[in-house]
Amino acid sequence: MSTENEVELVDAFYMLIESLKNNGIKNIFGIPGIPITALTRSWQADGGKYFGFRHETNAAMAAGASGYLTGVPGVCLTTPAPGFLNGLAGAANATQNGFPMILLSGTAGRRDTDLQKGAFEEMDQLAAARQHVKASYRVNHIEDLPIAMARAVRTAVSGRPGAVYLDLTHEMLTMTLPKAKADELLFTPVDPAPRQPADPAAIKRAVEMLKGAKKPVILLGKGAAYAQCDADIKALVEETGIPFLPMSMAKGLISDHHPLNAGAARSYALPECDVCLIIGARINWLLGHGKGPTWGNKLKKFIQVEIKADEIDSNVPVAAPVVGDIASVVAQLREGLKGMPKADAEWVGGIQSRVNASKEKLAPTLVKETAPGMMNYRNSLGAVRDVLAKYPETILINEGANALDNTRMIVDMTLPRKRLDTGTWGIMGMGMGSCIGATVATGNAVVAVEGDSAFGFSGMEVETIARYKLPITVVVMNNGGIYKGNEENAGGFDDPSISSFTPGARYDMMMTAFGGVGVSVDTPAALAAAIEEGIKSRKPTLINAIIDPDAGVESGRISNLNIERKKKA
Ligand code: FYN
Ligand code: ADP
Ligand code: MG
Repeated sequence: MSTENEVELVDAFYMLIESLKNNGIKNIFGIPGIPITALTRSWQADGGKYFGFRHETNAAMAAGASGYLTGVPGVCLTTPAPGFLNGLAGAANATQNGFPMILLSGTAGRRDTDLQKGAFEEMDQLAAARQHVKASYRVNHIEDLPIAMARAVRTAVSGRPGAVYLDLTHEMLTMTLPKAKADELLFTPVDPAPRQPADPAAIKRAVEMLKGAKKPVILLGKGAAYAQCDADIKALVEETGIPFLPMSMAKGLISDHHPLNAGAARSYALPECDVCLIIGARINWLLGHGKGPTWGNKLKKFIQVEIKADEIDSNVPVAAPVVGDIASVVAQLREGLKGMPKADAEWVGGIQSRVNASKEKLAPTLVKETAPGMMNYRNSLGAVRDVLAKYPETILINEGANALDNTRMIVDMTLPRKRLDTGTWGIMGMGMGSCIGATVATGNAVVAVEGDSAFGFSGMEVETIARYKLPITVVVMNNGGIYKGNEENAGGFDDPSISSFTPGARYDMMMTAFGGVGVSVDTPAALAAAIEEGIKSRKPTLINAIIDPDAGVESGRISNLNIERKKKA
């Protein structure tokens, strides 16, 4: 035996798998294929959990959801070129939302790719990824894998979280290394998301401003939910007595039933306030860019707690920027605000009476009976609300237009990080991937409320849900179309209109096709019973909820963003 043969060698798969494990990665979401099939198999052989999808975008959505819920980057592994591009859509969405994840992709050989010789699945993936993720790195040598993974994880979770792309070149994946050398190189990074307390002067400025406020509000965004300092945020609200409003995914960070929740008086609280403390939310389209009717057409004194310094003043001047991580800053603010008198009773009472009035107005519509097959968004979601109230640990995934807006308004959340939705981009197609990522990351049961259109973007993953026997109950709000199901062809022709789907479609049969539970319901009571059974049984379940085709409005509550046809002269 030659000396060379006595040296124990390891391959790139070993280095990659050990690096993932060193960084606390337990799950990979993806689709195998050339050249990463054996890598995927090796991960599973090594005891790693693997979830094989039907489309890479959904696998990347799962990775993003998992990253958001745990603070540990979710990992998505794809094949080159088209597989990579599909995954990139989910990575881009994660970056937009500030979810930490890592997209790993195999590539064609660099030699052929760079000379554009027409290799199998040839593509300059690094260049394609660059503008859609927080950072992208290429790994050209097996020895670099431990550092590459550490850089990917640190970039994904520090500062504003986001997606990182790691380009695993074909050449690198074929390399080997003496095991002794490999063991020297492998390491676990120390403190990848370090605390970043704010400058005491910034805290003082914010504290003075809050103390001087007559009509303060606190806006909580999904950054605040991500920060996982729930008790401190609740204490800040309760100690100051300042009403708070959650952005969509921050619902439940403090219970929707909390007496200081001003969410149901949004169109009063935001225009009327004088000082708005924003914790972990960008002042983007979802907040009317900080001006205009959402804010009563006057510039508010904004205090913005934000980790990314250049986010400040992105839309309107921010009077008191507080740059730091939310967990540190909220503790600093509480310290600085000690002994501050509670917010003005008249201001708080005025909000509370409006909240009560909104809720009282909404209440009867949530229990109104309709003829079978003629459910609307109000009474169907009233039923969803009542069931979920019994199972507050359930994670709610929500997408659509009317299905989204009405669920956000009607279905209360009482615990943090139990709601994921269309997010910053307002996208359709986050549904089934997020369901899978959420239950894999937490073990909790998941209920998805999906518009029938929204569901279609990721619907094939019901097979994945059934195959892995995941505790996911999908409710398809079936009104037979986008926005509505009864639009007629604008030209008066026989073929379907632009927004119509197959009338009477039986989405439930998609789940039974793969051995899961499928139920079709046409009343709120039957819907509630089917959801409860899904949650309790933890069986993959798909509920086809038949809604009045006329229920719904175009573009939901954001029709102002649509463009109407100009009137003919
Ligand atoms: C809220 N509201 C309530 C309650 N909670 N009324 C009664 N009871 C309860 N519990 C009221 C609230 O005061 C608002 O009424 C209204 O319900 C809607 O609340 P919301 O959603 O907080 O407010 P609004 O104005 O819709 O919020 C703006 C938004 C939101 C942009 C942040 O719409 C949003 O997140 N949209 C995402 C849309 C999206 O991405 N769609 C996907 C693409 S659809 P008023 O106070 O009377 O205003 C493609 O077509
Ligand atoms: P929403 O959609 O709920 O309004 P956004 O996604 O717009 O929320 O904003 C979340 C903000 O929170 C981002 O600007 C992000 O940089 C910030 N953020 C995320 N995590 C932290 C953290 N730990 N500390 C401070 N800011 C954070
Ligand atoms: Mg629909």
